[in-house]
Amino acid sequence: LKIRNALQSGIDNKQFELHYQPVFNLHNNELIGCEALVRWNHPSMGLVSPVDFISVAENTGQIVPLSRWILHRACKDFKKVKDLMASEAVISVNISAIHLLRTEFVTDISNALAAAGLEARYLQLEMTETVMVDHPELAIEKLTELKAMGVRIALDDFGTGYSSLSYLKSLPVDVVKVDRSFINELVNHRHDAAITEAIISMAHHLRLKVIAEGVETSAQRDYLRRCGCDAMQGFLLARPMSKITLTEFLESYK
Ligand code: G
Ligand code: G
Ligand code: MN
Ligand code: NA
Repeated sequence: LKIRNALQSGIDNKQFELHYQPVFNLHNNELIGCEALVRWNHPSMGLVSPVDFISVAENTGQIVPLSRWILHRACKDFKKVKDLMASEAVISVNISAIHLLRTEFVTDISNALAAAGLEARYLQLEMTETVMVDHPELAIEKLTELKAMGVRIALDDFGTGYSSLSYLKSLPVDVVKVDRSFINELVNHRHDAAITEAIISMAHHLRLKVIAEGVETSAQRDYLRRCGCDAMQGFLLARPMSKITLTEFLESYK
């Protein structure tokens, strides 16, 4: 109850901010987008990580207004920096299953795009496999509608859920993001390397792009390049950063 009230006052008093982590093309090093990651700047608790409040906000339903704010902010911020990135660059926003399954979800997306004056093709939505497993029909219906608008869909934390690889072919997705738990041990553990290579190969057969998450060493990056992985994000090249720092980063990156 305490955190619920705190969250409400956080939403009312604009205590949330977005940080952005750049995503790089592995073959030409171009910047092909960034992932928005929310932080809660609480007056007494300081910077609170989303792992400590997203699940609470999901349980109370507060994730819906929060997620609307995140979408608006992310689209507006991206509109200002997109010309500093590759022409195909996208802003990637994490979406909770609770919000996706709401009736208003697709309208919330078009409203955020319209308010920012951003074309749908610049927006990518990240969701985990869990929602596709728990509510496949409704999830597929919404994602198909979004794809028809031009929005791109990424499956986040890929490989950690209970979905089978073959069901990917029936999902309206464009991108899979290989979970960082596999990337972590890529160079030292043959099993993680085998899983990563299998995901890349299967995704490419289905004409999906693959982003590796949590790349921390150049050995991991070189390995992913050799496997034909398309893109990477991780502390090796850039951490999540404030909008101001991102602008500086983009200006000096080219
Ligand atoms: O960057 P990081 O430690 O902040 O993120 C931790 C977790 O919180 C990740 O699983 C990430 O997907 C999730 N997360 C970060 N930002 C958002 C957001 O804006 N919306 C949702 N639903 N989840 C987020
Ligand atoms: O679940 P999702 O993929 O949305 O989570 C993104 C999370 O991964 C964020 O918490 C972000 O800060 C974190 N992250 C991004 N790059 C790295 C990395 O190279 N190493 C580690 N340990 N975490 C990372
Ligand atoms: Mn993500
Ligand atoms: Na992930």
